[in-house]
Amino acid sequence: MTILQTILDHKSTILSSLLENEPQFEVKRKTRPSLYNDLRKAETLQIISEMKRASPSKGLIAEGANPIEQAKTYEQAGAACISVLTEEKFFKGSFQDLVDIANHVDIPILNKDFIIHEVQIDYAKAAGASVILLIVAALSDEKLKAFYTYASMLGLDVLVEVHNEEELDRALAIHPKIIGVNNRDLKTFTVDLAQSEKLANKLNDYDDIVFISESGIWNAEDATRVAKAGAHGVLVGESLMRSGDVGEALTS
Ligand code: IGP
Repeated sequence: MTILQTILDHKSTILSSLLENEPQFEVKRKTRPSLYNDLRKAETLQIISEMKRASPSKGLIAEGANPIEQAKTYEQAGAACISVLTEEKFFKGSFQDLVDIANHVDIPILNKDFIIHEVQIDYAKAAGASVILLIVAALSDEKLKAFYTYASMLGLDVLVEVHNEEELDRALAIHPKIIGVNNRDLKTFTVDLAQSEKLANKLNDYDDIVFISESGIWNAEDATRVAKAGAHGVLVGESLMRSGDVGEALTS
């Protein structure tokens, strides 16, 4: 079984607890700028910086990181958006991280999780996210479309994540505003920036779609490489979590 399938199976076991309870989070209501509009307006490569304590491929990355400090540092360093992992078992994230961050930063916030049911979109919104992630590899065409429509109706932006051309075609069928190419294959953990370059040709045909290159960005050279391929933004986790100087890492 692939790791993606293992994570999805685990998710389905915890859905009932979300369905039985109402989301009750203390979030100061804030309207956030639209990630889509910000990225479309920007003339330079934008950075979505991720709060990531651990991952199934790397194990512990920064277990003791303080989410509020991490997010504030990202915001001050000029990040376009903060990505917050809320998956608990494999990534050691939580909705509490999302709530804490939402209460301390003003830029768009992406809830990074494995969405397989609408209730998770309700929780993401209630916990303060302004953007959600939909992973094409985890969803049928029908669910992808239904969840995209539901999230848009709630006023959320949606990052639709693909890894290969077949998934990209499935994504393009719903014409999403933001598409992320994950350079990491969630089934094998192989990371290759060439994946962004391969899919760029097709993506660059759509000037209203914002293109994010996700995972495996370690330095300015990597960022420049995917920017040259046409990416409007990069999604960066591990290298920023490990960096002693996020400001320096984000600006160099
Ligand atoms: C960040 P990295 O290699 O910079 O730590 O990757 C981000 O792209 C990655 O965490 C990610 C992810 C996901 C995590 C991309 N898509 C889906 C969980 C689920």
